[in-house]
Amino acid sequence: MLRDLDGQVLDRSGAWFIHHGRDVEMNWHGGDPVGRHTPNERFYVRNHSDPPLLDATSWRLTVHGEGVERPISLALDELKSMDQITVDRAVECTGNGRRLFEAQQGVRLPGTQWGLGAIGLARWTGVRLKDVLAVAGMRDSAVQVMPSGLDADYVDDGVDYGRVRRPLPLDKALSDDVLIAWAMNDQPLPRDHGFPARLVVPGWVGIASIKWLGDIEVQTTKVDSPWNTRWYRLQGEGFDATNSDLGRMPVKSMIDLPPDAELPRHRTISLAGWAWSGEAAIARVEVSDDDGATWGQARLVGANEPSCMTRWEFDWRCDVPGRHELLVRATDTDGRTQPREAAINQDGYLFGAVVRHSVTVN
Ligand SMILES: Nc1nc2c(c(=O)[nH]1)N[C@H]1C(S)=C(S)[C@@H](COP(=O)(O)O)O[C@H]1N2
Ligand SMILES: [Mo]
Repeated sequence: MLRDLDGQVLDRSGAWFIHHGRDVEMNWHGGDPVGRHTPNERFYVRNHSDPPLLDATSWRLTVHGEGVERPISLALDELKSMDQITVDRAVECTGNGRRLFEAQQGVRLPGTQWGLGAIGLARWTGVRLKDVLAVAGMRDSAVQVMPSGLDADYVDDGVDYGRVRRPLPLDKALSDDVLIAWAMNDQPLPRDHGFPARLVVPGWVGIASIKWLGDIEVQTTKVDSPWNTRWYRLQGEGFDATNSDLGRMPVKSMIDLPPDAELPRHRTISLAGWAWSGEAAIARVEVSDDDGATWGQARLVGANEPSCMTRWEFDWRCDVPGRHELLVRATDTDGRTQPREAAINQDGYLFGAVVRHSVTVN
């Protein structure tokens, strides 16, 4: 039976999700339009194993390792008594858009065939990771932190890879942006999203945002985990030790139209969608209906913050009936622009290319 101190279990049936085995993708067009905040009931879920049922009263977070002066163990109440912050930030799976490698570039890559719905933006409440690390006292010799989850050891093909964990370099770990969150859109974290507390590492690959956080080891040497070596690394032709590490997410965009939408001719249509970028805001969004020969400038509307989604709008009129392809291209405030093609890598990470959207004009 579910008690108040357990994470809420949300219903994942219905048209709000596209199901991929144990993972669920937000269906952008499965119901009411999604606003800037993704409701918890619609937020994508990516779990390596069954979500654990943790009890908030006995839960503790330990911070330990050679890189700290004193190991600490904090209860949820103790964490909540520290300086709280509430921020809007997106979390996005590294493989978001993987399906598009096949749809647009003809190469099917293994893994969950996500469309573009493995992203969500929530209002997270928690404490800064750096404030928690400061309580333990960081030594000068610290080089990285290794947060791990309290979910079961991840077993794949008979091999036990241990707890889900991934090294986080010190400069990111100590940035103002990284938090240990216990609330998502003003609700306690649902069970699927890491109850009672998770890391939120904005702008970075989703795997960095360790859920059901239980333990943070502060390390004085670079230690790897399978989640930055075997997976969540760019591998294959063209990648070597110098360019295969994954951290920051690229700039991306989507158009808010159902697949194969039908649109009227001889009428101005207000197209809209979202653009987002890891650790940057959006500088501009452009739309093309001639395969990228010419681009029209979209308007950016409302909030535009780094590692968040920004709304864009574009008036489009078409007088030629038949099938058309709309291309949307975003550029972030660091000057990164979506390329025509994404770099093929063996696990299909970081699909950041311009997305082609077919519409029929009647
Ligand atoms: N402990 C733990 N943390 C985890 C995972 C997991 O399986 N176990 N999945 C990661 C991955 S791959 C992603 S994309 C995000 C998904 O977060 P969400 O399910 O809240 O959307 O959590 C990350 N943190
Ligand atoms: Mo992910």
